[in-house]
Amino acid sequence: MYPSKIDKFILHITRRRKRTFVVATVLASILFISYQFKMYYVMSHQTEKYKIQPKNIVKGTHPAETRFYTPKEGMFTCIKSGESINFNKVNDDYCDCADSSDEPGTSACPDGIFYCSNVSMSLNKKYPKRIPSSKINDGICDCCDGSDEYGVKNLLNIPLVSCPNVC
Ligand SMILES: [Ca+2]
Ligand SMILES: [Ca+2]
Repeated sequence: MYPSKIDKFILHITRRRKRTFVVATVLASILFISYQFKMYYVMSHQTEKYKIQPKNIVKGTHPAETRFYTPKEGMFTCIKSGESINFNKVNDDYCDCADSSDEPGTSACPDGIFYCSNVSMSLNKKYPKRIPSSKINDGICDCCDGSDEYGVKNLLNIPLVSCPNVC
């Protein structure tokens, strides 16, 4: 039995749908990959700006307190509470000091304060903007230089949130 004209028409439509689906999938993949490359480029470009900062500046510290964040025989002394901890516990995303001073760049301590990196000092003449540490890596750009959003990455190690430097 030969297929009727209606059967041929239905077969034709089904093939067209498959082709459309394949084309749409390929286009979506290309768009997704392009977006990932664009984000990678943007973040690489921003990283270049951050390299201008001195290496010994620990993320999130107040400019007047950076001197406390120099390891002395591999140790760090909590600024107010005075405990002595290994320096590799600074910004390790675990709150060790009672005064939260070991986690200036993470949201590990509940009452922590994060200072945007020095790039944002151009807006504020005296000090960089300060935000509660709960706003670090929360997906919202709070610092004008985007320095509060640095840690949320996808499986390809590409940042999910890209905060442009608008200082
Ligand atoms: Ca810590
Ligand atoms: Ca944020």
